[in-house]
Amino acid sequence: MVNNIQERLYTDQQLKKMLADMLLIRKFEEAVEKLYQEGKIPGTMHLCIGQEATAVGACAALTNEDKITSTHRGHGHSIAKGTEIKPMMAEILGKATGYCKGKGGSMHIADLNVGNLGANAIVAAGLSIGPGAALASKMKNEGYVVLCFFGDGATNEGAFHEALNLASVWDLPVIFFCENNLYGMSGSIKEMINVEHISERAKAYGIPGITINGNDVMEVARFTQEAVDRARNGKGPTLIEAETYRWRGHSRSDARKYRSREEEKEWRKSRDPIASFKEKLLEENVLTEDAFLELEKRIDAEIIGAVKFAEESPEPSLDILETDIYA
Ligand SMILES: Cc1ncc(C[n+]2csc(CCOP(=O)(O)OP(=O)(O)O)c2C)c(N)n1
Ligand SMILES: [Mg+2]
Repeated sequence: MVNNIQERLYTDQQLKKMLADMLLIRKFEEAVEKLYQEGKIPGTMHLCIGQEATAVGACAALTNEDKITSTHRGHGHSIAKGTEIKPMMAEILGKATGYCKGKGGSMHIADLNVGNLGANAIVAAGLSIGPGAALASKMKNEGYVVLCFFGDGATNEGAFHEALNLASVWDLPVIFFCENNLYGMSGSIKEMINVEHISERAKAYGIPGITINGNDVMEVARFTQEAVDRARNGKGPTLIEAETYRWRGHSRSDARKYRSREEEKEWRKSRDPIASFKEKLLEENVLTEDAFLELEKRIDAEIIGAVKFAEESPEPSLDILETDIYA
């Protein structure tokens, strides 16, 4: 049983770390949302609040040397892979201390030190970059695997199909991790995809495909671990479809006409990935209410520190305008 905590692969400390990482993602994004409303964020941003378990569960199965590619909705992936929140927040605020020296913003956060190959504004772009990095790992015998995050919408792009085919033919050490949050930018997948499960598409490329509960962090970690083991043992790629839900709109302005308020309420109430995991840890005596309050306090302080760092950091100077660019 995937949900039975007693049969788990992880220690108490690792489980508490998963809860802490999910909480850090949510509180980080709540802070980003507030800063955006205060007019302090140039450009746009996409929030993954409600989807924390996919990022954290998937990254729990990876080592520091393993790599990820991310999406336009990438804050959670970065934090789960170990990217520091101070330079992340600074980048989102367009400050010189950010990961791209303030020139990239929310959708260009990368941190090669922890194997984070970066967020990307182009839907499905990580699906080309990831197998490339996996090919390098295989050719140089470096042993790392690559996990590509992408959305349900990205699976209708040509890049998705090309990536699955080539990765299958070449047995690349890659995990295709689809965060199916039921919607693209402005429409339901029911209008865009004619199979019941996106994971069925794996069959066309001769690789395993599986649909899992993306709001159960342990289920995500368990199934991702299987796919990682497979990839690392030279057996090739897996397609994982993790069902989840984004609580917020697509980006800064979205009237959410494509879904009902009742549906949103239901997901928040009965399928909150953080509340349900917290309950599980309390039931299994891995966590106490006091320890949870302590954890919240620590994370709140960390977020305040990151916002202060970003707000007090300088703007990029004009003389770096033409550095770190290709053309
Ligand atoms: C190639 C490309 N086409 C269209 C867009 C505009 N766009 C940005 S996000 C998005 C929706 C992507 O949906 P999905 O892959 O399900 O990710 P989600 O936003 O649900 O996380 C679209 C169409 C883009 N950025 N890049
Ligand atoms: Mg989607």
